[in-house]
Amino acid sequence: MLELLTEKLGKALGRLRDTKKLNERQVNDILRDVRTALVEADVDYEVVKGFIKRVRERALTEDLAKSPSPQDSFLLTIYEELVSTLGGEKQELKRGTVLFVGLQGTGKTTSIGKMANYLKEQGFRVAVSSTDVRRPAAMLQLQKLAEKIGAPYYGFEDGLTAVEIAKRASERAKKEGLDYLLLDTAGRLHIDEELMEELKEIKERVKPSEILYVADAMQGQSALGAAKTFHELLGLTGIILTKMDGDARGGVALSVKEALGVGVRFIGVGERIEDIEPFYPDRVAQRILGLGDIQTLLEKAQKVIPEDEAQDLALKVLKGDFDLEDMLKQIRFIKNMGPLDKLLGMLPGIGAQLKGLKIDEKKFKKTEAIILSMTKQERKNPKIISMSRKQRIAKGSGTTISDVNKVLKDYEEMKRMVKKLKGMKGLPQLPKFPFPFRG
Ligand SMILES: Nc1nc2c(ncn2[C@@H]2O[C@H](COP(=O)(O)OP(=O)(O)O)[C@@H](O)[C@H]2O)c(=O)[nH]1
Ligand SMILES: [Mg+2]
Repeated sequence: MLELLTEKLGKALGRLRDTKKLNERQVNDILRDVRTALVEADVDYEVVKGFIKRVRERALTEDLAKSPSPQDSFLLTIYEELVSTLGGEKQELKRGTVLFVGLQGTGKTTSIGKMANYLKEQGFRVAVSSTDVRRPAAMLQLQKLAEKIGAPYYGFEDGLTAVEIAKRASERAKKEGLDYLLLDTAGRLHIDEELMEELKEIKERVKPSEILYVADAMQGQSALGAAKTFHELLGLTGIILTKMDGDARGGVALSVKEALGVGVRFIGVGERIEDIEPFYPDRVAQRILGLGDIQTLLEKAQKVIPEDEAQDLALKVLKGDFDLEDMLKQIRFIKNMGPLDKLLGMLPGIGAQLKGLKIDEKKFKKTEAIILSMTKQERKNPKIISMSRKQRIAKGSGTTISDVNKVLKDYEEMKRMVKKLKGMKGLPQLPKFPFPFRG
């Protein structure tokens, strides 16, 4: 699925990798290709417009300002905006009666079978039932599917209305303590009032935990037109996009959230019972943009502060034998991350710890160079750094004596802070970043 988009975006963003520097003109050029890729993949025009606008604004104000790697920042911006366009966070299916609605032939009944199977595999207790009273064949279809996967099918005597069936089935599910009752509804080729009234009444009577609209991805954007009407009348909680395995261009997956305000929850990728996948916006975005690239960037961020090593360093600080060698290590941890604030923003745990800490990457580089120009002895015992040594270090690192002094001052300041920390009773937590770096 979404192969076309993946391929086209890959081409557009490939140029990003070939450029050494990123300027406004290049941002615009690349975004023009991104726009074309999205439109060709059948993403709604308004959605494309909004997406490009947001990425462009962020790229020009945030990414270009990131001197070490504006390309990485730009790619991450595209990734983040893509994730949010695809629906943001993945939501779990709320337990209770799940109502499946939509037009005829979109894959409702098939999806219920798939979902029942999927939920069963997850260890949930699931039953299915059908309110499609006008089409006995449709009820039989679901009954057969249920038999195949070994899930109970709740059937009732002939002559009950759809609303009565819905009510009885959901009561029975409650009584039997099921996690989910998946309830099939009648579809129409077109929206009609009678059907809508029936669905509204079912909703009122059974108070479903979810109302999922089943949309056929092969229909492209037009699949969302009817969804809007259903949403207005029923208040949908999610979308199942079926037939994503076909030659659908898949762009509709990117349009759902913006068009309806609810996200895609599952996608159907074939006719077999196991052909259903939960929809994870972040994973899909990674797939579209080239999993490896994004993973590397994210991992880079996560690797920066290996928990153990950070603890080691913190302990060392507390014991008082934190020297310039350790300081260098810490700088490298931080520096390795590349576009810092952006990556940190994605890692709440780390981000919070660094809040208020002004990150100046140029200064990191300078500090690193200065420490590297010191001898081992000097790093272990900065006290011995005399004026003549400072001169040598400044020369070796291409900096000034005042720069060297600043590094030593940072170090001293950190030590003072450590002393203060030590004075505190029962340290609640070991600081992971025990020293302040300021620009
Ligand atoms: N290729 C493909 N076909 C699907 C998918 N989901 C459903 N179908 C097919 O679409 C047709 C209609 O499905 P059905 O569940 O009866 O639709 P309903 O009228 O909405 O209940 C059937 O032939 C299904 O096999 C899917 O994800 N991929
Ligand atoms: Mg059906």
